[in-house]
Amino acid sequence: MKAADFIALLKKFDFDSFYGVPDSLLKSFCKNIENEKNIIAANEGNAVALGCGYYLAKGKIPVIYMQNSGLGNCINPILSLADIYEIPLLFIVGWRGEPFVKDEPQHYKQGKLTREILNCIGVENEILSFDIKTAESQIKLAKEYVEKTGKSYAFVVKKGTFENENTQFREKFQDIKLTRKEAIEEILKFAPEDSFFVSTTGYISRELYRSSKDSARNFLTVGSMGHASSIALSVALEKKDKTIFCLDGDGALLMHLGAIGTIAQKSPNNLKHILLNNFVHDSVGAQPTSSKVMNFPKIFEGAGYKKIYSVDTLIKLREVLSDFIQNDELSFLEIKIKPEDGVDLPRPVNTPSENKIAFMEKLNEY
Ligand SMILES: Cc1ncc(C[n+]2csc(CCOP(=O)(O)OP(=O)(O)O)c2C)c(N)n1
Repeated sequence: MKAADFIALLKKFDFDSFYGVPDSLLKSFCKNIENEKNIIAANEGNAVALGCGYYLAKGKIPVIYMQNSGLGNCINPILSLADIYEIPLLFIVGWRGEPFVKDEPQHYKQGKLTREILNCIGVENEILSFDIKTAESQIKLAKEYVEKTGKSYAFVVKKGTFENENTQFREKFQDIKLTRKEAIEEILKFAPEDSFFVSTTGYISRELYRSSKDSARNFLTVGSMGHASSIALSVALEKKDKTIFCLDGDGALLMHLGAIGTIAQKSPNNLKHILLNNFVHDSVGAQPTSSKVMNFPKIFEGAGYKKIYSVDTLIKLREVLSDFIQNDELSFLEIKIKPEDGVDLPRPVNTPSENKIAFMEKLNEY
């Protein structure tokens, strides 16, 4: 069905406020709520809390949208906020890793358990129909259920439920020329021989995988969005003779921003934290993050990072890379890059477990 028709139906039943984190299966849905009352949250737990605040203020039921991998981030606010205060929420959950549908390894377990998790936390759920007429009766039933019980309800959304649309979020960023590929290739050129990389979820890991000559030096954090920097911190603390790079994205960084306080507190001088800031969630359709209003150099400086750099061209990147890498203090480098479709980027052929083994062997080689 067309996402616009589904959203019109939601509004017909008075579901007209949206809070969430974008998902690739919900690309068209996200595009069509762009001009509705919609807040893109830093993480899915925040989205639940935002929805609860809306309910407190208006007495109306919010729509909370997310990829199923975000369920883990919101179980606590579902159980200890929405549930105990009896605040009903309507969830729209993208079903990555649906059983018997080909997907990436990080989605299989989550996909298999999605409906079980929802059942387990007491959220009634139903697979959203591809057919608009059936979807209308489903929304009607969901509305009756949430109003009668005060409990939440979830629609689980299969791949292909919403027709593909050209989402065109990227066209707003014409002024930045530097690409993800150029930035990562340049970092790799400057990185010392004993470097190791921990990269974040999505296109950044896929680009590192494509550009790097030695994949055993890269830990590709294919799932677990927002946690690459914490992994890198522990590796850096335990392997002080190696240079550890974290390649972060703005969506991922913001999802668990508190991690930078922990990093600064420990301040390993061999950790090089790089933010590839494209101002959007590029990997799932380029929906905006709150990056535009954030001053990352000031935030990292305030958190306690010792050396701070920010660049937005290849020339400036080349100018700062040696200093950024060679200085002997905890360092942060923001690289502003242009959003760019990465559908043609290769996906790792090795399994996550094989990646882990190769990385550990290399890290402990000498
Ligand atoms: C907990 C969780 N929520 C949502 C997603 C879906 N997701 C995968 S990549 C991504 C966007 C990441 O954005 P950013 O870190 O800015 O990197 P970019 O894609 O722009 O390179 C999202 C939302 C996820 N994998 N995990």
